[in-house]
Amino acid sequence: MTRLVKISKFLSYHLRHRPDLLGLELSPGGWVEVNRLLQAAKKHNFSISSLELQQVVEQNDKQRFSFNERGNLIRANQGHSVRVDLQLKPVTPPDVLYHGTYSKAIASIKKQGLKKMSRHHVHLSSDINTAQRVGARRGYPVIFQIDALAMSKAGYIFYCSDNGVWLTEEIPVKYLQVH
Ligand code: HQG
Repeated sequence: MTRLVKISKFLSYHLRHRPDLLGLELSPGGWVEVNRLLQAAKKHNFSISSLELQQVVEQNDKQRFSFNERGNLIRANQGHSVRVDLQLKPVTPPDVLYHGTYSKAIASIKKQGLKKMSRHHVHLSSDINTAQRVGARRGYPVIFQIDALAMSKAGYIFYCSDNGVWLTEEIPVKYLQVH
């Protein structure tokens, strides 16, 4: 694992799930102060330089993190399980969205629809390749196609994170089909 990937995993874990382990709290929007993060990481024997942090934010394969405009705050763009208001704005989705999962989950999803499980939202993509990659993390990938147009017309709310991940509360069975 490269150093930048190691840092990305450290940041994902603490900025999405366990900021408390570093003695940090996320502000609305999911933000923490860069200085406080770097100090807390150092105190927990994981020193990160400002340059490395900047490289991770800029070069991360999925653009998982963002700085605010001033560059003094950082956050994970999506994927949180810790309670935080990410202050996302509702956006009209594309007509079709995709969700990548794995073969063992199909039966349950066909029965219950897509649930957010331990995260804040169900994660969706506008392209099939991304869904394929997401599903392949857990086993043999299976792609569900979502009728986002019908959901949107029915009043379901969608958000799009800064890194282009589409998010919503749930996908009822009637809007799903295996692609
Ligand atoms: C499944 C990664 C049974 C769902 C990825 C998924 C993504 C159900 C798993 C982001 C179900 C939850 C999120 C139901 C949903 N019955 N299984 N009713 N409803 N599931 O990790 O979408 O690298 O919370 O299909 O690339 O896999 O972390 O969600 O398999 O963008 O940045 O339950 O995480 O990004 O798993 O992944 P997750 P996900 P990062």
